[in-house]
Amino acid sequence: MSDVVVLVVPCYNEAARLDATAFTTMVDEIAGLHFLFVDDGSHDGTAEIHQRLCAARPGRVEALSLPRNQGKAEAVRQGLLRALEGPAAVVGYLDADLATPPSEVQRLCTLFQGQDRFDVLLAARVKLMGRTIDRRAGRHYFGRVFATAASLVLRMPVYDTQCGAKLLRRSPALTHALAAPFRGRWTFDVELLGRLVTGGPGIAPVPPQRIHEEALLVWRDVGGSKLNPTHVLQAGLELALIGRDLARQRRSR
Ligand SMILES: Nc1nc2c(ncn2[C@@H]2O[C@H](COP(=O)(O)OP(=O)(O)O)[C@@H](O)[C@H]2O)c(=O)[nH]1
Ligand SMILES: [Mg+2]
Repeated sequence: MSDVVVLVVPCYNEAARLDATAFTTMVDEIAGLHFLFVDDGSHDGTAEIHQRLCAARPGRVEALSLPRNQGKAEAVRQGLLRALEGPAAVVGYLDADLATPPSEVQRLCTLFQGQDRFDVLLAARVKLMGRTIDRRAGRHYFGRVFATAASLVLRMPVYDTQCGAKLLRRSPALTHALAAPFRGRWTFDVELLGRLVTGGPGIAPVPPQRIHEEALLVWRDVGGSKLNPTHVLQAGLELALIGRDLARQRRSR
C-alpha cells in the first residue's frame, strides 16, 4: 500500500488560478495523495473553492483557514503542523498555480513513497535539454544567484531552494523545524532546510545526504505571481540573517 502523502497548498487570493478539476483528478489518480488547502486570509472566494473541493473528495481533501493574511511561510508552516496531526508518513507543499504540473506531482510522490533512501525531496528547475522549464529570464538569473547564496549559507550544494514543490518525511527533526515561525517571508524554504540539517537539543538532524533534488521534466511559470522587486531585496536581507543565525548555531555546538 502507498504511503499517505499530505500536500499543503498555501493559497492567497487564488480564486482565479486554482484549477479545482486538476486537484480532484490528482486525488483520484495518485495513490495515497491527500491535499490540505490553507486559505491565507483571502478575500476573493478562495475559501469557497476550498469548501467545494473538500465536499467533492471528503477524507482526501481538507481545508484550513487562517484569520488574516500571514504570508506563504506561515501558511505552509501552519498547514504542515496540521498535516502532522494526522497519520501521514510524508507531508509536503505545492504552489496553488500548479507551475509544477500534476504529472510531476505524481512522479515526485511515486519517487518518495515506499523508499528509505532520502527524507527530503526537493523539486529542482534545472534547464536541461529535453526538459520543459519555462521561466522568465529575470527570475531564472535571480534564482541562480539566490541559490548560490543559499548553498553558501547552508553549506551544501543545493541547486534550487525556491521551487514550490517539496516532500518531507515525518521525523522529530521535522516537527522541531516547524515549532517556531520562520524569520523570513520569502526565504523560508532555506530556513526550513537549515533547521532540518541542524536538528535541536537531543534531536538528530537530517543528514544532507538524505536530501534529494529531483530535476523536473516540466515546470511552467504561471502568470499572476505576487512576487515584486521589493520582495527580491527583502529575500536577500532575509538570507543574510538566516546565514548569521546558522553560523551562531554552528559555533554554539
Ligand atoms: N505571494 C504570496 N503568496 C502566498 C501568500 N500566502 C500564500 N501564498 C501562496 O504561495 C504560492 C506561491 O505564490 P506565487 O505568487 O505563485 O509565487 P511565485 O510562483 O514564487 O512567484 C501560491 O500558492 C500562493 O497562493 C502570500 O501572502 N503572498
Ligand atoms: Mg507561481
